[in-house]
Amino acid sequence: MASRDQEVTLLSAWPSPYSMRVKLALALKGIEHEDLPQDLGNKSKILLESNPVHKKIPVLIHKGKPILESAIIIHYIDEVWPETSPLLPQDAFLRAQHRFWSDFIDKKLSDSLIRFFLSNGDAAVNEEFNQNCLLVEGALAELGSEEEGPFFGGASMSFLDVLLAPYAVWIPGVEQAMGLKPAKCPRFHKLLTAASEHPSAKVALPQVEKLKEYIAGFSSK
Ligand SMILES: N[C@@H](CCC(=O)N[C@@H](CS)C(=O)NCC(=O)O)C(=O)O
Repeated sequence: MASRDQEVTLLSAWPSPYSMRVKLALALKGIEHEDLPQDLGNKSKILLESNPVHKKIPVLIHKGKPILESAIIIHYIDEVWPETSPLLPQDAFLRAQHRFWSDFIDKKLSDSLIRFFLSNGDAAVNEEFNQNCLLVEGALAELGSEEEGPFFGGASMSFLDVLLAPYAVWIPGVEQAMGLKPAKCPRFHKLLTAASEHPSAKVALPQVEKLKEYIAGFSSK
């Protein structure tokens, strides 16, 4: 178990892909923490006080100080607990590449999947999401070595793999509940399968069936 792991609290919500990322990073590093699931329809005092700007989860509270935004939280976790499962590459150019694709994943990939979900299955948004998946497929071919393993980090999960892992349940969940037609991206698919089979995914990712029911319930409202 990693040291300096006292006083770590996570404000989360189980269906949130951003919470899943942080849970996965904590599990990969073996960081003990208290998970405080949040009701986003009735936001708690601790959530409003720790994230007064966006009022969103996830929030990581370490030694009383809140750290916000999932990608920033994962950077923080990697900096404070660098010994176990390092996530960001050492090389400055590769670190810059990871930051570039992190930005793409949040601004383009996540955004198009969320818009598909909110539009109740718009075909044009489906196509936009697929184009974004194909760009991730290209990045994997460029940055990841297929001989070493399925991840951007080769055999072990790196920062980008942690950011992408929630898609292992969200893509099939949206596919089954809302008819998303995903593009054929064999490398990306392999990455997601390996992420879902990783021992740390057991605590970080929900079952696809449970998420599918949640998405179906949401879309029928
Ligand atoms: N960019 C943020 C996104 C976090 C986010 O969108 N959280 C959602 C749950 S998935 C939330 O808290 N929504 C509550 C609200 O919008 O009021 C991150 O990466 O942490």
